[in-house]
Order: sequence, then structure tokens, then C-alpha cells
Amino acid sequence: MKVSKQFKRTLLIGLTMPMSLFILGVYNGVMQTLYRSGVLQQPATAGINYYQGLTMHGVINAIVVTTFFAVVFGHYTVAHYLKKEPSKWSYMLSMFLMVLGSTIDLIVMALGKASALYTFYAPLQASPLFYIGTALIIIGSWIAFAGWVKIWYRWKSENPNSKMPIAILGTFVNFTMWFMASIPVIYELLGLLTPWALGITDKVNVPMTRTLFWMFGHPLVYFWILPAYVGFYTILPKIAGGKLYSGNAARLALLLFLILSTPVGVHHQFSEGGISPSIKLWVSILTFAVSIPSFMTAFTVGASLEYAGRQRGATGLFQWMSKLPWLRSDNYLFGYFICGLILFIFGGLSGIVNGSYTLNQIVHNTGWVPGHFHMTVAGPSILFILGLTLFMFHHVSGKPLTSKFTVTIIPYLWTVGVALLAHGLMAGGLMGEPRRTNMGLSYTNPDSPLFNSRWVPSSTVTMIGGLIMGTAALLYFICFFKMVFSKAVEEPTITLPESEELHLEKDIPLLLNMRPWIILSFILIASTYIPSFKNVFKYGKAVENKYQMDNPSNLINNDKK
Ligand code: HAS
Ligand code: CU
Repeated sequence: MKVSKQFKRTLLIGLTMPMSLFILGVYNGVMQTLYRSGVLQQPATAGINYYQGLTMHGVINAIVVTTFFAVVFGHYTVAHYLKKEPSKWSYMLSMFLMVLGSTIDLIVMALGKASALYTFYAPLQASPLFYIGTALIIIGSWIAFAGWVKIWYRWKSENPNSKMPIAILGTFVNFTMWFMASIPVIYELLGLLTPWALGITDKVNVPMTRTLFWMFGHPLVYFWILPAYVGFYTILPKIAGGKLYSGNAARLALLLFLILSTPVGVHHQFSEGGISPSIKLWVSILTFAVSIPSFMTAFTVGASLEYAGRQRGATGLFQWMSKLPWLRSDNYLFGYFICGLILFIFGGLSGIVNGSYTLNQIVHNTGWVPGHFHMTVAGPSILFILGLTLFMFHHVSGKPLTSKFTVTIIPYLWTVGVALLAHGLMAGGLMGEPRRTNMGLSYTNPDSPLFNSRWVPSSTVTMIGGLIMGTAALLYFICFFKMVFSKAVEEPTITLPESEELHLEKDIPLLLNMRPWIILSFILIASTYIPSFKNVFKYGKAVENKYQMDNPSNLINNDKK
């Protein structure tokens, strides 16, 4: 469909701004691996301190890039399937708030006033502007969603007998979950941390802020991956040359995310003393349950790919894999999808290890955890973002995507990098290597009394992986910005490959109505969070402590002196 001038401009800003920041995000990621492996043995490089860089890496890659992308991909998908642009007020206000919020975050992080990592755990204190900037990004994304809901009701009244398309269901499930889960973090950011950082309140309840964060932080990870799931179900079967194996299975998997994503955040707090073991056991069971929609996705998408391979002439049990359109520059998007899926097999399995209350005691706060999440968020999530950013920018701007060969090999190169990086981190993690630590100052520095030679090989493999990822990213930036700075040659359009469903399935009313699922999600959230908050208030209380990253002593003592 055709795109209006204003909508086009908004989409292009929403793609270019996060990709420009992503350069800084990736740079700081590569630097992490150099510090960890002991190649760098200093607290700061080029004026950026280790934790300042780690904060930029996390905030830019995991919050800014992902949220911008989810919003732009949502705009694009909704416009494509409902054949309507969202209202101007919604997309413009949303983009304005998100750009403002990320600019504020970028400035305070660059000034070193917000080195509190993307989890902003109190009593580590950041500038109040950082909390406000992050809240603006989130609130901006809510406004985009409000615009889609409005045109959805209009579409529904014009097409009363049509089913909600799977891509729209996925987008709405994602943003409903996101909206519910981000209310606690907005309260944490604006109601607790901002007044505390401004000095209006002088105490903060640390376990409470952490519980509010993880109530958001776990659904956040599904918010990163659900756009890719939408792509796996609605785009991938088509570009692989096949059909979606089961539409009902896809709908059920998406709706299961709606009910199971938010109640399980406490699995990030298994090591926290204040929350009782019985809640943790229940959360562990629910965490295994939230793996079910991903297992279902593995089977449905796997079956769709097998069908595609057979359509391309494959016989026998496994030949379908080799018949898929690997490394084809006329079908570059396929690589971004399939590489993400392959990484996710290992990312998902390591997540199930984390979700086990007992095994978590071994891996928590070790390199294993970033090993796990680089095979999820730096796997299917980022690869989908990279692929679709090229695709959407090309169509919306009408600018040519040249360098097709490079664009095609990038996901494969990136995947080799992620595999090595994650392997190094996980192997090191199993030997006790800590996460979020400048090991070059200590454990991997032969001159330090803390030197541990066993962590040198694992952190070196991590570094090699990081350098390969950095190279793939560099090639990507060259291709993307070459397109950005070229002249438009085609009419701007919004278009997406649409997969057909293989079977004509019976409609199941429960899979066509989100309401019962929203109610069930509230019940499950209550089942884990009412007892968790009761524990937090019983065993935790607000304290006066505050720390800043550049000063290891408690600032409250300094204030009193
Ligand atoms: Fe996780 C920590 C549990 C999924 C991200 N996770 C993290 C953190 C991040 C993160 C960022 O229970 C660290 C947060 C921090 O800073 O502290 N995670 C899970 C579980 C799953 C899971 C059970 N995580 C994700 C996803 C993420 C993500 C998705 C981002 C996008 N995670 C945890 C736990 C922790 C944790 C604990 C806390 C650890 C700690 O102690 O701090 C599940 O949802 C995973 C289910 C996935 C599967 C895989 C299905 C496979 C598919 C691919 C099929 C392939 C095909 C291709 C079809 C069961 C769909 C075949 C074709 C060929 C040709 C071969
Ligand atoms: Cu989680």
C-alpha cells in the first residue's frame, strides 16, 4: 500500500535513530569482551568507564533499539494488514516521546551520570533524568499501541466476518503484555526512583524496586522476541517457499505468551533471601510452562520449513534442511530468520536450565547468564531486527538496497560470532566466571593476586566471538547507511510477504478472543505477585543507602559527615 509523507517520515526516523545508536551499543559490547579477556586491563577506555560502557550496551541494545523496532514493526504490520495508517496524533506523539527519552538517556549515560546498568538496581543511583528518559521511551510505545487499537476497531466494524490476522494477533498480544508489565516499572521509575534521585525522598525499599523491575524485566525479554515470532509464523514460511503448518497452533502459542510471560519474573530473584521458597517453586513451574509456546513454535515452524523443503523437491528424513534457500542473495531475509532460529535452540535450552530453581543456584550471576541471553536477544531478536530494518527501510524509503551479497552473509557471520561468544561465556560461567565484571583488572590479569588462569581460555573464546560479531555489525552498518544516504528510486510502499496456512482449520472461538486470556493473565500474575510483595514488605524495608558506580562507599555516610 501507499504511505503518506508524515507516516513515512516517522517510520524512517524510527528505523534510523536506533540503528545510529546501535553503533555505540555494539562498540561497547565488543569492548566488554576485551575487558573480560584481559586484553584491556584498565578501568576506562577513550573516556568511557567499564560500567558506563556496559550501561550503554544494555540500555541502547536491549531497551532503545528493541522498543523502537517493536513500535515501527507494529506500525508497518498494522498498516499492511488493516490497510490503514494509524492516526497521525498517535504515531507522531509516540515517536516524539521515544526520541526525546532516548536522547535524554544517551546524554546522561555519555556524561557518566547514569552508570546503573539497564536493570538500574537501587541503591545504585543514577541521575533522575535517566529514570525519566527511560519512562518516556516506554510511555511513547504505549501511545503507538493506542493508535493501533483505534484502527483495529474501525477495521473490525468494516469487516465483521473476518478473523484477526495472525500478525495482528501477535502484535496485539505483545503490546497488551508489554502495557500490563510496564505499569510496575513506570511506577518504579517515576514514583520511587526519580523522587529518590531528586532528594525528595531519602529512602528506598531495595527488594521492592527489584521485584517491580523483574515484573517488567521478564516480559521485556518476550517483548524483544515476539516481533520475531510474528515473522516466523507469517513471513518465514512464505520466503522459505512453503506454508504455515497450523494457524491455530500459532494463535495458541501467541496467546499462551500473554498469560505466562508476566507472572514468572521472580525467576530472576531465585537467589534473593526475602522471597519464600514456595513462591520460587511455583515460579519455577510456571517458567517451564512459558517454554511450552516456544516448543510449540519450534514444531510449527519446523514443520512449515520441512514442508517448504519438500516443495523444493526434498526426499527422505533430513534432505529438506539442505533444500531451504540458504545464502541466496535474492532471498537475503531467510538467513536472518533461520540463523536466529538455530541460535534459539540453544538459547531456549539454556533458559530452561536457568528456570530450574536448583540449577539456577549454580549459574546465577555467572557468565552463563549472558551466554544464555546472547543466544536469545542477540540471536533471533536482533537478527530479525537487522533483517526487517533493511527490508522496511528499503520499501518505505524507496531507496535501493545494494551490496546484496554482503547483506546475505552478515547473519551467518554474526551467528558464528554469537555461538563462540556464548560458548565462552557459558563454559566460563560453569567454572564460576562472574558476569558484569571488569575481569581485566583482576581475574584475567596475570599481575593481579586474583588472577585465575582457568578463566583465560573461556574469556578468549568470548572475545573472538565478540570480534566476529563486531565485524558482522560493521558490515551491516556500511550496507544500511549506504542505503540511507542514497537517492530514492522507487515509490515508497508498505508491503510484507504473507504466508498462507497449509490446512483449512476449524475456527476455535477461544483462539479468536483475547479477553479470557487477559483475565487469566491477571489471575496468574496475582498468584505469584501477591505473595511476593507480601514477602517483600515483611522482610524488606526502605533504607537510606545510596551508591554511585564511580564511588564504592555508601554516599549516605558521606552526606552525614
Ligand atoms: Fe531468559 C535470564 C529463563 C527465554 C533473555 N533471559 C535472562 C536474561 C535475559 C534473557 C536478557 O528462569 C538476563 C537478565 C539479566 O540481566 O539478569 N529465558 C528463560 C526461559 C526461557 C527464556 C525458561 N530469555 C528468553 C528469551 C530472551 C531471554 C526469549 C530474550 C529474547 N532467563 C531465564 C531465567 C533467567 C533468564 C530463569 C534468570 C537467570 C539468572 O539467574 O539471572 C524460555 O522462554 C525459552 C524457551 C525456548 C525454547 C526454544 C525453542 C526453539 C525454537 C527454535 C526452533 C528451530 C527451528 C529451526 C524450527 C524451548 C523456537 C530448525 C531448522 C533447521 C534447519 C535446524
Ligand atoms: Cu526471565
